[in-house]
Formats: sequence, C-alpha cells, structure tokens
Amino acid sequence: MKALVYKSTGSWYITKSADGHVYNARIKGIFKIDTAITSTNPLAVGDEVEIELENERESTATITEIHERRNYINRQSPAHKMQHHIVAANLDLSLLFATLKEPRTSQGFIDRFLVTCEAYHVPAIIVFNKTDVYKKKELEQLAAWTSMYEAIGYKIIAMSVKEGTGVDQVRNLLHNNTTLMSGHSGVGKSSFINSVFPGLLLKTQEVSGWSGKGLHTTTFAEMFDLPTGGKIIDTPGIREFGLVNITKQELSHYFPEMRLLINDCQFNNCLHTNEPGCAVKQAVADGRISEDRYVSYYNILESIEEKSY
Ligand SMILES: Nc1nc2c(ncn2[C@@H]2O[C@H](COP(=O)(O)OP(=O)(O)OP(=O)(O)O)[C@@H](O)[C@H]2O)c(=O)[nH]1
Ligand SMILES: [Mg+2]
Ligand SMILES: [Zn+2]
Repeated sequence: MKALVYKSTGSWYITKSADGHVYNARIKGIFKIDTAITSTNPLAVGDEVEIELENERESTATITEIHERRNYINRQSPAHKMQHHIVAANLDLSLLFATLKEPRTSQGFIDRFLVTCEAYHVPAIIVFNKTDVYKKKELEQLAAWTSMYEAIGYKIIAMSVKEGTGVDQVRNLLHNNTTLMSGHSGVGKSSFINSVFPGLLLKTQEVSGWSGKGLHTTTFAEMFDLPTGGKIIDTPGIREFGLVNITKQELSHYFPEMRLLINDCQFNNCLHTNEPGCAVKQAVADGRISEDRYVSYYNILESIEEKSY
C-alpha cells in the first residue's frame, strides 16, 4: 500500500496512506535507498513509500520500499561533514523564512540555500518576516535585497505575522502545493502556520522568549495537510546551511544571473575568479551582476573542498 512520510522520529516514521489512515511505520531489513550517496537519514518527510500492515489494531506498519524522489533538499549533516541530511523530498515550492532582526539572517545563508534549491530544481521564494520590528536600517536593507533578488528572478515577500501584513500573499502560494519552510530558529515559521491555520496548533517560542540564543522550538520536520488543499512542511531552525555534492565547476550554474553568461567566458572551465576573458567578472565590473552576489559566489566557491579521487 502506498503511503507518504509525514514525520520521522528516529527509527519510527509517521506515514499516511491515500485513504487518510495514519500508521507508525519502521523500515524492516535492508532495502536499497539512494545507493550513490550517503545520507544520515534513509527516509525523509515527503517520501513516498510502500507499507505493509504489521498490526491493524495498533496501526503499525512496515516500510518495504521507497519510490524514486522527484526532487529533494539536502544539506551537510552538522555532526558529520562528510554526510548529508535529506531535509524533505518531493517538493513543489521552498519558502526561505528570513528576518533582518531578531535574529538576523545573512546574505551568505540565503544564497547557499538558493544554490541548493537551484541544484535540485525546487522553486524558491524568500519571505522576510517580522517587518514590524524593522527600523530605518533594516527597511533599507530589505529594499536593497528585494531589488537585488527580484532582478535575478526570485520572488520576495515582506511579512509580519504579528501584524498580519503579507500573510495572505504567502498563504496563497501554498494552495495544492507541497511547500517546505526553512530558515534560522526563531524566524517565525511555526507562528506563520498557526496564524493561517489555527487548527494545526504548532508549538512556538514564548512571545517573550526570543533571547537571540537560537532556542529551537520545532524539533522534527513535520508535514501537515492544509484544510485548503496542499501540504506544508515545518522544519526545525538551522544555524548553517552546508552545501553537499556541488562542485566548484557547477557552482555558477546555480546562480541564475551567471548561468546566462558562462558560455561567453573565454575558457569553458572558467571559475570566474582570475581567468582572462571572463564574462561574469566583466558583468560585475559593469554592474550587471550584483557585487554582493559575486562575493557570495566567491565565498561558496572557496568553501567547496574538492574530493580528490
Ligand atoms: N515581532 C514579531 N515577532 C514574531 C513574528 N512572527 C513570529 N514572531 C515571534 O518569534 C518567535 C519565534 O517564532 P517561532 O514561530 O517559534 O519560530 P520558528 O521559526 O518556528 O523557530 P524554530 O521552531 O526554532 O525553528 C516567537 O516568539 C514569535 O511570537 C512577527 O512577525 N513579528
Ligand atoms: Mg518552529
Ligand atoms: Zn568566467
């Protein structure tokens, strides 16, 4: 019987079959999953699996097979740098929740996240929450980032869950999609879900609880069925977003504004750093590519350790 993984808590998975029954399921035996890559979790939220009933009365089941993933988002495992963690699978949309204050999300973090979404073909939208606490400095930053990202094709939404501004705009994106929400801890992911779908009642930080220390309130990724159709995946906040399986040579393909120019570079293996006749560096000099985005590119490039086979 086909089922979807809604939550994973270690060795047990909460799965739901097409008829809406919830089963506590576990993997029995060894089955081949993603043989080419090593991940810390064999199954992720959003995975489509085959299950066999174990105990009808207790609603337990055995997972016997995983269906091929349409796409997924992964990141470096914080504990094991050589391993990766699959955040979620089979996504239509990825919402990056960012805040310019309480806590501050950096451009480096945003760009790493966008690179992963590009690499795995998941459309990404950035939502800046907590605009109610932004002062002049943050509002200027928001305006600058909005024009920078919109110029290269990303949609930006400014929102305040607290004041209810922009909330409908984000809610409208969820219709009939499976949407992943990610971002640092404390940016308001769970608060957003609660404000638009109060029936789901997720745990959030105390209103007075934001201390800047990055307290995690959501501890496991979990998918929810939306009353309006579609699914949303709430995830625990992440501190860093480490890229996996992306080579230096590929990196510029995941910067949409560079992807357009790489065929114009003199050398076809150009990394856009010191090579002569580089169309990307020329575009940075001309102001056609944002310098800040180029700095992000350069920093990510430097952070990629090539495997030496
Ligand atoms: N000022 C202000 N505070 C907000 C807003 N949205 C959420 N908060 C507060 O921010 C804090 C963190 O919100 P959460 O929803 O728990 O954040 P989260 O992203 O789910 O955090 P993790 O589960 O740890 O990843 C709570 O105290 C919320 O009340 C907003 O728009 N403005
Ligand atoms: Mg949360
Ligand atoms: Zn180049």
